[in-house]
Amino acid sequence: MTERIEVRAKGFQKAEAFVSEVLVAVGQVVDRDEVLLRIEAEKVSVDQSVPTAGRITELLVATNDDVHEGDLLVVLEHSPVDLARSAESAPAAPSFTVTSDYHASPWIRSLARERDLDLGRIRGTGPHGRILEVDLSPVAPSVPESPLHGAPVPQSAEPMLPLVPAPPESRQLSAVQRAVARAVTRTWTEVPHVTQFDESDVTELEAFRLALNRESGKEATRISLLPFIVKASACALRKFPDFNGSFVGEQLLPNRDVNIGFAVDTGDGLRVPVVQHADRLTLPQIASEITRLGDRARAAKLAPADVRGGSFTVSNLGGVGGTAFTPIINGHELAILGVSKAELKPKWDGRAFVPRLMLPLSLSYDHRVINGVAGARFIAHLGALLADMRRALL
Ligand code: CAO
Repeated sequence: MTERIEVRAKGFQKAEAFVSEVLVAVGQVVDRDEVLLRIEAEKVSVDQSVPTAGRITELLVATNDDVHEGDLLVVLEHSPVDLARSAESAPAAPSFTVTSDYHASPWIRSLARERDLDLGRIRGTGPHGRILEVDLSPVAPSVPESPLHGAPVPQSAEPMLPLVPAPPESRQLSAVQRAVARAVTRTWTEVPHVTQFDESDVTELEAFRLALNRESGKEATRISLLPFIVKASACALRKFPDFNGSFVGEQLLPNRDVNIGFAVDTGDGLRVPVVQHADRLTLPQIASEITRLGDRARAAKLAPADVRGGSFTVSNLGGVGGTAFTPIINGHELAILGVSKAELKPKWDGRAFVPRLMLPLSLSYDHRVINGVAGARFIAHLGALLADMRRALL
């Protein structure tokens, strides 16, 4: 008596996603909760595991295939008899055969066309000899040609020559970096961005921040500038609800909640965890969330719930430097705020030049939905909030 078990993609909702790693092969016996493959979505990696032990009978995806929530990934059969028998016979690793009738996803075929490679000459190392991206690398072993007819011949023990000499600096991007590359390429090519620049006088805010940190002592979470920026962004979104939504398939979908994402440089690519309901949280709560989510992002432990439902993103490069930049909108959001390093500048107060701490702001917005006047008003309001947070009470 065998039972058919289907494993479907889950955990990334509507985000664009692709298979970054396949860890099993057809015929392999897997344990309950064993990870079968890894999916990389715009903001999160999701391991797909199996609810019960079984033998894999179908593997419907390969590395780099695009997937959507709910897609069928793997089929297993659960049979106690088979499982017991398979203990000795299950293949330990994916096996492959060399054949001129190759298996490759459309993405691999297009990569091969771009690189002018003959897939018939490449030995696939994926399940059932499927050709993977790694097999296209210049140093991947190829199927040697017959000296007479140019047709593929069976493998020999002879060392195989690379297809083209490998440039010494070439390197494969990590799965996170590839997910980011896909996401920013899509947004950059599909969304007409306009970036509006401004600066806010945060002299009083910085004095308040330092006083708060002195008062709360060493035990409390230190409040940096970022929680103020997150809070001010949330207040601005409440005042300008047209910025709080997504534009998908020519449809504007307003968000009910105000959730602010913030960019974290993990050392292995960019992650954007989301502070949920930032408009309702106090500053210390936002600071704690930023610390907790930043730590999880750097430890590659973000859960789907940590990156869900973003309304707007803040990318703060103030710790690094620069005077301004043009941030790329995140996912299907409508706007993103880039923040550069606050600097003391001489400002005329009507009688003399006085030193003021000025924070550079760069707001990129989706010009299909937001016009220039609205963009300028939004950034002016945000700047006014940061200059005097009492305005958040209005
Ligand atoms: N101008 C001047 N000073 C700034 C500042 C700015 N724009 N932003 C932060 N600072 C200050 C903070 O107030 C803090 O000062 P104190 O030491 O006096 O408290 C100090 O710089 C260090 O801040 P931080 O970077 O530790 O903390 P944060 O809350 O600003 O940021 C986090 C937290 C997780 C976002 C950060 O650690 C991080 O990963 N930053 C990188 C963001 C990134 O990658 N952006 C690029 C995305 S686009 O590719």
